[in-house]
Amino acid sequence: MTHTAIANVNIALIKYWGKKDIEWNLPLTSSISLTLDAFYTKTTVTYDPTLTADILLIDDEIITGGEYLRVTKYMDKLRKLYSIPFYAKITSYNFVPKKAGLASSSSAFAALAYAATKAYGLNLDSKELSSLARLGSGSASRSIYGGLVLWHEGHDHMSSYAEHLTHMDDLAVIVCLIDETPKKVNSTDAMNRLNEYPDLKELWILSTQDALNDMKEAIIENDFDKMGSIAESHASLMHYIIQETGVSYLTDQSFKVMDLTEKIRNEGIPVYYTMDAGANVKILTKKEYVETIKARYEKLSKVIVSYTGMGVSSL
Ligand code: 2P0
Repeated sequence: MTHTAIANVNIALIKYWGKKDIEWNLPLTSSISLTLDAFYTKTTVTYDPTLTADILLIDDEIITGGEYLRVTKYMDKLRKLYSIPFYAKITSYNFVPKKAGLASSSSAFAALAYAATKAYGLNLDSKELSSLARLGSGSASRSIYGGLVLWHEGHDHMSSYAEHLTHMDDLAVIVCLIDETPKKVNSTDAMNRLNEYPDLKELWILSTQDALNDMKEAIIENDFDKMGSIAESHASLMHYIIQETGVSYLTDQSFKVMDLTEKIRNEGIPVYYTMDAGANVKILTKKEYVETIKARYEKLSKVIVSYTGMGVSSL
């Protein structure tokens, strides 16, 4: 009746931004991510027949309010899907700055989906587990797997799941931590604004489908420069779209890190940037270049280096 799981955060190379079904958390498009080894969530779920409600502790703090509601509503869906009759004590530790555009919800709901089903003795296959994690947070569907991962948009609960593409363990991501404070507009609210802008939404869907096909090709060809440049322009397009819907995540410091990346690239080193729903900038490169370039980023911000991570597992 108890189980502990660990799941890593992932960053999208082809972004998920916008939903076609809010209740079932179905995305507007498919997306592709890389699982990172440096940021993760460890979660223990213990079912207890004596409980009359779920109890949630994150980083040793009892959680109430909106964050608690999100988790307990998620647990209600999970209990309904798998006929689990008990409330649970959920204890979670985040080894990732919360709500700072590093998608801690990706590792959080991947770990929770895994721990909550294992604790009840269920052994879901990865595909079903991915769909289940998606109900908590879209990006969590991808954190079930390590390496490079494709989330198929699908058209209903069971057809919207992620799959592992390849591991590629020579990749590195230099995360420039520009702002670790919680963001002003959360990504769920920000992405749902896209539904009020049909032309932008159309542009985003079509461009993402093209970028996704190009990225799949680049991955098959093992062409890092092609992967990096597609990821970089797709992230820039997403931030343009976000800006047009009245939200702004990037700061002057983000732009400085992006400029430095272009400068280093012009010197012949393969580096590319990507940004999510926050000011932090992630630099995609290969392991062999990290030591040469890390100090240059450290002049601009706090830096954490991460490599290709594994999928969700038991502790
Ligand atoms: C991504 N992001 O693909 C994109 C790029 C942020 C920017 O997935 O509403 O927390 O919980 O499904 O997964 C962040 O959104 O959103 C995200 P919900 P989620 O990584």
